[in-house]
Amino acid sequence: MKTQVAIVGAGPSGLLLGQLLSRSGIANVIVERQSADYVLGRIRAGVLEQSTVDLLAQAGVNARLQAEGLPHDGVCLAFGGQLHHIDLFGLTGKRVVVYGQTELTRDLMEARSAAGLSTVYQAENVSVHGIDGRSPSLRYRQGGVEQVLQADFIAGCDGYHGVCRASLPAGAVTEYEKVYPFGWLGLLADVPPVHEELIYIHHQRGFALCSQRSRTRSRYYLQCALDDRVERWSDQAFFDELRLRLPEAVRHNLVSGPSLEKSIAPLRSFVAEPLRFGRLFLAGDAGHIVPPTGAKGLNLAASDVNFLWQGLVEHYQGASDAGIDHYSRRALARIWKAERFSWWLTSLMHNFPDSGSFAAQMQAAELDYLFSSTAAMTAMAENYVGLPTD
Ligand code: RFL
Ligand code: PHB
Repeated sequence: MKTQVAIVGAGPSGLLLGQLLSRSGIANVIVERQSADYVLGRIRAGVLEQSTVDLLAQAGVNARLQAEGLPHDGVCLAFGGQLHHIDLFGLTGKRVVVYGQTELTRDLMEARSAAGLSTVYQAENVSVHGIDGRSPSLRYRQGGVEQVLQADFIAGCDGYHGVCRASLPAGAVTEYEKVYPFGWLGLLADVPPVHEELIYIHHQRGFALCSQRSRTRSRYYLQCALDDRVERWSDQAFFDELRLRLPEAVRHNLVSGPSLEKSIAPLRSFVAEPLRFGRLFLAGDAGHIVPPTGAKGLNLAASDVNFLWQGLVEHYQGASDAGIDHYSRRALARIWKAERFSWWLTSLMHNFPDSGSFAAQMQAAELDYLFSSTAAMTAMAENYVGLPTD
């Protein structure tokens, strides 16, 4: 089999890249390790920047997002039991849209199958070959049969644990990493959200986040220990703990209900540099991870894909190779700023078990400053809604 761009991974990065390339007349095949249902079962992001929404419109997959996405003009932070509103739209002229990654992935999958484009699900033992030459290829097993897919380029959209970054020769990339000493326990339930805006809560018992998927579906998170296990948390115990961390102004609004999903995610900051080796490009979580506090992971995946798509279009139109040559540098300039913001908000809002009373006072002073300074709130708001894509 032969194609122009072989894409590894059918998460949001791979599906969006495939959709944009196809609409530009560039042939591509996506090879995914899991089944489509498995990919759709992963509950992850919920907040989209305007630039992500715009890119989805360019990709022609925004109909349901426009109808069902919830625009948010502000976001709340809670500290010392008080709720503080950050007026995102008033401070930046931009808003964010709440729309679940699951729904976005479903829209992209449906667009791909409606266009009759090729996605290989449940591909086993995917391996990457010849990326330092002119004709790279993927090998994999499907239904017990060995397959070879030749391509001009390979896009590694296969997430943090994928095969593409792991296949690079030793020393080809420098990796920067920070692992945080806690995780997030997430719960999804069909109960109305506790508040109209998202609330990021600093609390002595640990951070909590009140998010949502719709007016009838809530997504909540609790900071938990790294060695905690989902089985230790009944739904009742989760809601009891969340109630303790909520600011009083909204506590009475909390409605509990049976969970649709519960999972624990570790928190990590990670960047691989550069994002290109020969004819292989890394995009999305394959190249970088942010802790979810800043809601940036999916949005960064979208901006990587935008840069890569533009570069590949320029290449195939014979205009120039500048776009693919500069892909890594352009993408990383945006990635590092989102890494900084995600690290900052994570450091500000969580309880760090071993960092002592001085660090706790610094957090308190910084939060106090944030809520009293328009300049500080504007800096927070312009990062939250998303920095420019160029
Ligand atoms: P994904 O989604 O991990 O998809 C990678 C795909 O590659 C497949 N794969 C392979 N396929 C073939 N061969 C192999 N060897 C393979 N190895 C892996 C996998 O099966 C998978 O289908 O990466 P992608 O596409 O780059 O997308 C990234 C996003 O998923 C991620 O950044 C976000 O979910 C992060 N994130 C958030 N981002 C936001 O922008 N806003 C948010 O509000 C937000 N909230 C979150 C989040 C992530 C979270 N978790 C669980 C880490 C909240 C949480 C709790
Ligand atoms: C979510 O809704 O899952 C979500 C929202 C905001 C974040 C992280 C996760 O910062």
